[in-house]
Amino acid sequence: MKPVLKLGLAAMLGLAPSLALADGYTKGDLKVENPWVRTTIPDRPSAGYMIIQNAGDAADAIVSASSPKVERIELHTHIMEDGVMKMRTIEKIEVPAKGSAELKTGGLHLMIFGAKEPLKDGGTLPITVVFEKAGPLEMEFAVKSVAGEKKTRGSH
Ligand SMILES: [Cu+2]
Repeated sequence: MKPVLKLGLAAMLGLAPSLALADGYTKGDLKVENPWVRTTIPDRPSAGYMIIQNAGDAADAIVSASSPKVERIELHTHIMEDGVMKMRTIEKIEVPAKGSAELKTGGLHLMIFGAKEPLKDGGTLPITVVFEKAGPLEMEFAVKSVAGEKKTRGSH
């Protein structure tokens, strides 16, 4: 009985980290979960989202982002002005110490201009996100429709 149990445990332990890494990245004290970009209609900008956890004692921040497959990426937030939702370019996206930052639809996001190829559901887009302290982090963002992403979330 014992060897079987051992094997089962080893398999479980071996499996857990690889599953966690499938949709996440770490750099220093930062952990990025669920990086994704939305599908777009042709010639319209896309947007990128993710959750960043900071286990460290110092705050960090996204200061820029770029991709070889798009013209440029800006850091954006949404604000309410005279009852209308508007987007604003911001200098950085703060990730508080022992805290997290969430880039999501209707909130903070990476604004992606001039994709050289259409961003199709099921594809990926490489984006290098540069953090003020942790430095650059190269990631593959999953391309999903907003509806598809909501469905994934709902199943958790
Ligand atoms: Cu925007």
